[in-house]
Amino acid sequence: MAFAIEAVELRRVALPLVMPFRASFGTESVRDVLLVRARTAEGDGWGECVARSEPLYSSEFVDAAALVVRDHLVPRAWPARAPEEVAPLLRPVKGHPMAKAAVELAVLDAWLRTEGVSLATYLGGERDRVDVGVSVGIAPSLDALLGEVSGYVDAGYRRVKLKIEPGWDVEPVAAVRGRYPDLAMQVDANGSYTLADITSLAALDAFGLLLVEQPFGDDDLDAHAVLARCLSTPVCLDESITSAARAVEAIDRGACTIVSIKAGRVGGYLEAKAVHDACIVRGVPVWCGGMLETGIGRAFNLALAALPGFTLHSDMSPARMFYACDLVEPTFDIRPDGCIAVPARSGNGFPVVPDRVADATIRSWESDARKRTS
Ligand code: NPG
Repeated sequence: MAFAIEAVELRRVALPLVMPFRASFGTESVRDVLLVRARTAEGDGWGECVARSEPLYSSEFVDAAALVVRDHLVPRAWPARAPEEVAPLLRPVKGHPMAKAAVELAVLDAWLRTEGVSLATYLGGERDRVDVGVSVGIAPSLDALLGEVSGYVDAGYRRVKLKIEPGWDVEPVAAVRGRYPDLAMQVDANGSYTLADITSLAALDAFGLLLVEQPFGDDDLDAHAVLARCLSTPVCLDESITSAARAVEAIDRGACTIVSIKAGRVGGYLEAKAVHDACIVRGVPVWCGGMLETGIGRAFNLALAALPGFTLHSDMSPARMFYACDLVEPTFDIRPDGCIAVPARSGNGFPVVPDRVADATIRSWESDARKRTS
């Protein structure tokens, strides 16, 4: 029987974080997650939307994502008979990459489960494990930061990323570097600097960082190119990279020499693979960014990071680091070699636990293909 979506369910789930996560754009204590479940005759597929409650990381936010998925994306996605058909069907809708990615993911997961294929195999993944790094939020004090970092190093992480912002940059980086002279380290500013801060950013060159991520605003490729010429530390872009075409433009304009890939930010896993492919031919290394996903989204990221161009550590801490109760079981952990195994099971590789999803659900909505009128 041909693959067909029979119904789509949307769930809004609230998951408290074990510890609040602070970045320059805000602090998150409860993850407000939108889940999309595509039902087919053969089984269900799940997608996680990485939009947040407020439009602070990017312009998307969960209320809007739920609405656009329900009223504009699901009605267009019904005819999809294979995952590659989803993005073209959704293309007439402008913007909303995170919402689109969640719909594509649900269809992709259902299709892969039907076909008995793992996401890593489908995408062309070549590794069976990925190097994992941890992202450390802006801490209340240097002591608190050092305590947190030492916990991560003891847990087996081989690379840390420190969140920075003006006023919390050189000092925390110097403190961690002083304690761990050989630890692989990078920093992420989430666009909180301007070219007027170039002196503090240049001071980071002294600490042997792997990269400085997104110091300036999303649209400011020129400022990143100026900084890249002044710094010996490589400049990496995250928020600025919204598609494969944009990645090519950023690289060609000298705005970055490393790219962080997030499927939600670029509208789906197939576009994420296109970003990867564009970077690989230009000799630009990539790594997989994280957005505090539950095990559902994390599993997809793991499969993506199995592609050959992902040569740097990815933000891939196990979801149990963020959530007391993850939505998948079994879930994954860090191995003694500091890596995480890429799932080999079909679909995203980790079974969703429906009871846990039900317990955390604050709102749900269902749409049935048979009742569709347009
Ligand atoms: O391991 O998922 C993780 C956290 C990685 O720092 C991380 N993510 O700016 O990349 C980021 C940041 C983020 C978190 C962005 C939450 C948006 C929301």
